[in-house]
Amino acid sequence: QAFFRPITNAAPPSPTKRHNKISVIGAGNVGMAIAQTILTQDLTDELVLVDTNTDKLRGEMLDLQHAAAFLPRTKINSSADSSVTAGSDLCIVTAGARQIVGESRLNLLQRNLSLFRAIIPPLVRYSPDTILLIVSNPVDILTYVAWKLSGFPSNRVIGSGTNLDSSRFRFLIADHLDLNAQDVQAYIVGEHGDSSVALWSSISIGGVPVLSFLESQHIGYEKETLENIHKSVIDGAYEVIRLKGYTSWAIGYSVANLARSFIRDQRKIHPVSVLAKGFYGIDGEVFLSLPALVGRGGVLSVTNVHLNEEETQRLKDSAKTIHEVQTQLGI
Ligand code: 6V0
Repeated sequence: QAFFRPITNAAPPSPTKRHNKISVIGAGNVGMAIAQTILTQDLTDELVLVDTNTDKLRGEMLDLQHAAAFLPRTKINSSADSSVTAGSDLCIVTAGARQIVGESRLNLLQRNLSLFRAIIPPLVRYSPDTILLIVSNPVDILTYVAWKLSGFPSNRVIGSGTNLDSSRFRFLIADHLDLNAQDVQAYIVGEHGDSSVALWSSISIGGVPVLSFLESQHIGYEKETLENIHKSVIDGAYEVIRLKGYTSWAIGYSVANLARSFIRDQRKIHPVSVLAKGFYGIDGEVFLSLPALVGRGGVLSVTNVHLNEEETQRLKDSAKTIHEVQTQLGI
């Protein structure tokens, strides 16, 4: 006797129903924070985890599966073999080598390059139509590496870039004014991390552009105050790492938010790392964050945000530095 009795005249599921699949490569602190946020937000039908540390990987998978009674139904799978990712709509890469004490940034990058040589080609082979979302650091250079190794059009290779930096920025402004960070529009662009560029003229709250409002009302503000807020954005990451050893929750939410925009075709504007050649006088093949419209097809376009002379110059300087490092990598 079967447990279920079939109903009569049942039609098969609609062939047009889409089944979403997201793969997370690297089940470390960042990968798992992303995975759990994706699950709680019901963003996918199938979630796959890939890591070379097979015990940890299986432990993480089981731990998530055991939460099934409290979560929307999602099939969770894992393997050290990338064939498990076949047919993914989105592949999020968080795998990265850890910096060894005294190791140079370039050496770490060389090790991550070897890692990407092992990771990216199979992902592409198993999911030729996927979007690659790179999170591993240095994210802008590794997004370029992933683009080169994948042979994908650039709209389908994106770095999480300054999406997180911008969220920290919005939090600090919102916290200062005691309001909801979702009502604060503000962008940090350029290179993720130390040399990022804060777009002060982009800050608007409830439709009011903040700096022009202050100026029109003759309310004084110090450039130093603005610089201190930007400095807090940059120092924020270091402080979290000093205090808890790594960052995870904010990057988890920020990447899950991006995943929603791709998978659910939200056509939302996110500051993410895109091929910046041709924008703001950048002539090299480098990836830098610019406010981009993203949806099911990946990056759909880049907004024509106004940068003043100093901001443009800083963006160009970052592009030059990144380009030099890429030349040394020989890819
Ligand atoms: P972690 O906890 O060391 O996790 C890395 C994971 O990658 C480990 O579980 C490894 O076993 C795994 N791994 C190594 N090689 C492979 C491979 N070939 N295939 C699959 N998995 C592999 O590091 P954590 O999760 O803390 O950070 C991951 C990366 O994210 C680092 O490069 C960070 O610098 C970067 N971050 C990027 C941020 C951003 O805003 N872009 C923010 C935070 C961290």
